[in-house]
Amino acid sequence: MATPYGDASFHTENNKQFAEDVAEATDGEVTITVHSGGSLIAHGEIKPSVRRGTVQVGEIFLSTLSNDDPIFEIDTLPGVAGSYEQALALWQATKPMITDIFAEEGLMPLYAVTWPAQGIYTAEPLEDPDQFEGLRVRAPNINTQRFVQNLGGSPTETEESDIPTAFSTGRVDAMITSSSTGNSMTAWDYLSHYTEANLWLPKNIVFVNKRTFDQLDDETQQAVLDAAAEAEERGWQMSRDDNEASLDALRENGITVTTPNDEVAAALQEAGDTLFEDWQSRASDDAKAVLDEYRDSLDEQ
Ligand code: PCA
Repeated sequence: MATPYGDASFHTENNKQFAEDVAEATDGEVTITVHSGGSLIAHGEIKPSVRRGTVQVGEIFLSTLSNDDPIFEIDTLPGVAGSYEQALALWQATKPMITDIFAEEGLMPLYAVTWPAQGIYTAEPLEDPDQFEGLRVRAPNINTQRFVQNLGGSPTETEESDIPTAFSTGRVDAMITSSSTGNSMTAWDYLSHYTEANLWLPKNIVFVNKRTFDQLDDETQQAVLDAAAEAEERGWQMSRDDNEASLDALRENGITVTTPNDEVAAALQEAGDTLFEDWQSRASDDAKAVLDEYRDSLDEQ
């Protein structure tokens, strides 16, 4: 199993537990070795490699697939899902369509786990939206880059594992990511403020080469699926817990954690609205129908 995320990430910890559970449930018939931090395969190559069967299982940041279909961007749009409950409902609503698209490529999702909500790390207090003008902001996917552009900033896509180098070589001034990534990448070494903007809750997805999976006997397949269901449930709880622990760690290490003031909040809202309109102009009718279905499911709650 190849993942871009390092050993300090709760996702990696969860994946390792999944691997242990599978080995135990199958009496060692299926063993999965987790290669973390992009050590085996670079992030962008993980999905193609699982398709080819070079590696059987992979984990990626789901929204990096935005060029395949705008459905993959839905969890990086502001105002769609702003809590763990809503993020989970969004995953449940989008899962069938995502599963179909993966199936066309000979892939099968095993589980998806959200990161904590995304916020903004800066080297100065973020008090005025004008501060975004020309600010070089590290972003983990295309949608976040568009969002930074809408704010007047200058985005660069940087892998999580490259964050420390991006700062130490002076390539970026700020970053958008979660409490968890700020903690595991020791944000306090190069930044001093974290604005909890609660932008969106984006997910990682873990998936398997379908041919490999189909070769397992029924009982073994079921054992893998059961362990995957457990990993999904455990992972969402780990995300909540890691968010709390990471916010504490940020504060203990001298990062000032605040929420956006009214001016900054208004600018984020405007940039988010533009991003959403842009998404709507590109999304297929199917993707939009999924969004409507998700919104209806919230009304029923
Ligand atoms: N951490 C990953 C993805 C989102 C997050 O919180 C990153 O910043 O690359």
